[in-house]
Amino acid sequence: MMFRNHLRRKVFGAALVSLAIVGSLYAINRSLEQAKQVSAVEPQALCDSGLSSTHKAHPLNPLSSSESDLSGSEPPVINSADAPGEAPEGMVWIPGGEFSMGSEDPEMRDARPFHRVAVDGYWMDQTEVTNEEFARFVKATGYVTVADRKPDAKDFPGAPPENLVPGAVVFTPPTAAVPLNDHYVWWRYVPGANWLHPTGPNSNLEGKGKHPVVHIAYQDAEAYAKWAGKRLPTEAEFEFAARGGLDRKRFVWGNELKPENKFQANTFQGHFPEKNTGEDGFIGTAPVGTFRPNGFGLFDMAGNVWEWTSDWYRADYYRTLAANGRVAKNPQGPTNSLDPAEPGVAKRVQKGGSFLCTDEYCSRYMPGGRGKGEPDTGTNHLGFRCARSAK
Ligand SMILES: [Ca+2]
Repeated sequence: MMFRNHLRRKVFGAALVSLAIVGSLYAINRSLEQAKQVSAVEPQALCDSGLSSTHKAHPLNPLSSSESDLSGSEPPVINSADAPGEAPEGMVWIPGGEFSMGSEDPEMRDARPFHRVAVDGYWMDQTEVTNEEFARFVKATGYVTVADRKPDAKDFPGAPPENLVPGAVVFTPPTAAVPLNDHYVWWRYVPGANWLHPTGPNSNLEGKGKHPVVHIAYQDAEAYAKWAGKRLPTEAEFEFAARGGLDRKRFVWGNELKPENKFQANTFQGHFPEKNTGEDGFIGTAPVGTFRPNGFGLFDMAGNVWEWTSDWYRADYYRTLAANGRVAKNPQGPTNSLDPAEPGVAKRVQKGGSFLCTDEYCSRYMPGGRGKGEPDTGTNHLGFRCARSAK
């Protein structure tokens, strides 16, 4: 694959310098104070990890022209047909229907506008895939994840051999407040980091059996899904499921950040990136199912870890669908990927945000939010869950 190992090539072959470090960096957001610091920057930069200048300058940038918001105005239609049989273990029947997908948030221009999408019913994992579940897969198949594999020298021309060691990208917060224009201050390539050792060789999964598995590359997620007789959800399936039958609400649980003064998801409180107060109870991942389920009975559809979907990422995809003026039926994503911030690097869509999304100042853990990442790159805030088609 042409773009394979783009990120890792940069990581191994040079100093730790790549704006491509992970699409899931879109999870990284800003506190209010930080928002003030960058108030001169256009709004979406708050969620764009400092990539907005490239983004804006690129001639293929579909977002640089003026846009009208073709908001869907109809409430969602939730199909009433019963589930086609008994639920597979750990899965919930999502009845399908028609809904307004996307966002009107000015900070998430790739998620605009709202457009009507219909999905057929499907099964969805009630939770993110856990370490225990992934361990069963590895035990049964002997599967070796991308992060466990020794990088092949031919994929990383010019890299010193001593750099070609298995490992993964880990959130490593600085000890003091830092400018937010350089991700390498808080993302590090850590030799020996992988799903069994989430923050490096000295870490392990003790007590974390029910936590979501992390450091999962797209092909790792696909391999698991195939073994389990499942598949990854499309972006539309993920968002339909995440909204839980609600109509264009801000969060997967409604419009209020903390109803009854209770946290509804595992996100980041404090001052990003150096001070995570863990006010919601968790500095890193939380056991799946800790927070209340959404309207379809699904857990962690916002926060905890980002999740892979099967769609390729294009910043203009929603606009293309909206311009068709028809309901998009079971959209499978565009046929190729284009991220104007990094043209030439193919990415898949990630959804749901993570424990590194700040409460209020980024929208990307909200149901319309979109993340993106290179298929070969996992991090310690990226996992997945599976779907299964109705027979
Ligand atoms: Ca948290």
